[in-house]
Amino acid sequence: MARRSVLVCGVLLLLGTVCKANKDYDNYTLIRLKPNSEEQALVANAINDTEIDVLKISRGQNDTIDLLVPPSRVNYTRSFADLNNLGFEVKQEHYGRSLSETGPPESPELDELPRAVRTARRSHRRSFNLYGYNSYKDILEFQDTVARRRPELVQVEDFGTSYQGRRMKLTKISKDPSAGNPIIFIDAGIHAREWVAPSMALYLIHRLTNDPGAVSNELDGIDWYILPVVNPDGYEFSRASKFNRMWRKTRSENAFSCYGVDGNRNYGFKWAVSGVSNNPCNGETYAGPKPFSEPETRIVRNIMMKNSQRMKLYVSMHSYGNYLVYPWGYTGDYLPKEWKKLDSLARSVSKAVESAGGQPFKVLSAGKWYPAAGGSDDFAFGVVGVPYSYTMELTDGYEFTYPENLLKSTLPQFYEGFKAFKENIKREYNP
Ligand code: 0X9
Ligand code: ZN
Repeated sequence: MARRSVLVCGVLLLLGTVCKANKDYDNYTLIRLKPNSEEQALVANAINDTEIDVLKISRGQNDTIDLLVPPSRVNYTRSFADLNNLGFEVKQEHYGRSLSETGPPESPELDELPRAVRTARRSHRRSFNLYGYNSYKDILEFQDTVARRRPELVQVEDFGTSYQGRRMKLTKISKDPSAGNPIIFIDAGIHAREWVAPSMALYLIHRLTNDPGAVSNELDGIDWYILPVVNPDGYEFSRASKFNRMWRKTRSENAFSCYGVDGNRNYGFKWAVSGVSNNPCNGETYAGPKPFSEPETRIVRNIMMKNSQRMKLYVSMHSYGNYLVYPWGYTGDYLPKEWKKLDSLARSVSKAVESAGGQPFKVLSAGKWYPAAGGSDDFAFGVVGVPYSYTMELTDGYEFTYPENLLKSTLPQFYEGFKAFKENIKREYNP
């Protein structure tokens, strides 16, 4: 299979397309370009070089665009900044050296190994860490354990498997499932490398099922549905080696023997009209061969469709940059007519996080940040009819490698934001 990939990539190279292999970022430099006006931000965001990885696009004046640049393109990037009067800052040289493996990766074949080897391997595995980055196997185990410990509050519903066959389970937390309460649906980890998002999802499950006051407060009149890892194949791939640490997409293999679709460009609403790559072998934002080509996005769609009547809030957790954005994401030209409500709820959530000592969110429509179609937020809002729908970009300052040791102080701050979400949704839909 690998050989076939190399062959096809070779042919594509001849055709002038690049087939990206996994990268060792050891010699890459993290460069920040700083626009001084809205026009400059547009120019900066348009940097288009197949060798350069864009980690974050600029939202406008004074918001940086973050780039991972190989040695051969550093001078080009500097000239690009000079030519366009952009601020230029070398944030970190030898970026890849700071990327570490979290190993040993989950082994799907573990169960097929002889018992002695299996036990040895298992004993080497770190156990679940609430303030850490966990293997997918441990995450599934955590979901099952919580359900076993709190059967009166928690149900786990199996929604099927990922492309590579990992089970995908929804944790449903409710004091009274028969009451037909409004549902808050939260997912995380559609982008493989954004590890802080699944950790926040698990932290939410933990707090909602462990806090002494949660039953009378957070679970009062609202049901919480949480899918901690939308893209488990990509997540495990990004954990397996430092070469894969920056992987974003799913792991499906396409007709050109290249891998992965950007799950957040794969939803079936205004699919591929903006902000996507159409190249199955290059581009972090490949929208896929058709809407919902990925089993993982179909699973999220099924969760939404099955519960559409009661679902009143959807939050998709990503990282990074501390943004809380709402539809539309496919365009920055229009806002939905309900935008003021979306905006004002986001601002109260941001205030709650700030009051808990966290950084406030930048609140705006996703499309005004940068237009990108096929996102789950637009699908929830535009097709399913979920009245409040958001993408939340957690944390800032460490790109995708938010240090584990900071999670203990950060996750509780974001939790306060979710409490504010709940209060408002309850007040509006179940007073
Ligand atoms: O581009 C994305 O998918 C999200 N940002 S990320 O850096 N985590 O990749 C933002 C998505 C916002 N929503 C839509 N554009 N629909
Ligand atoms: Zn993301």
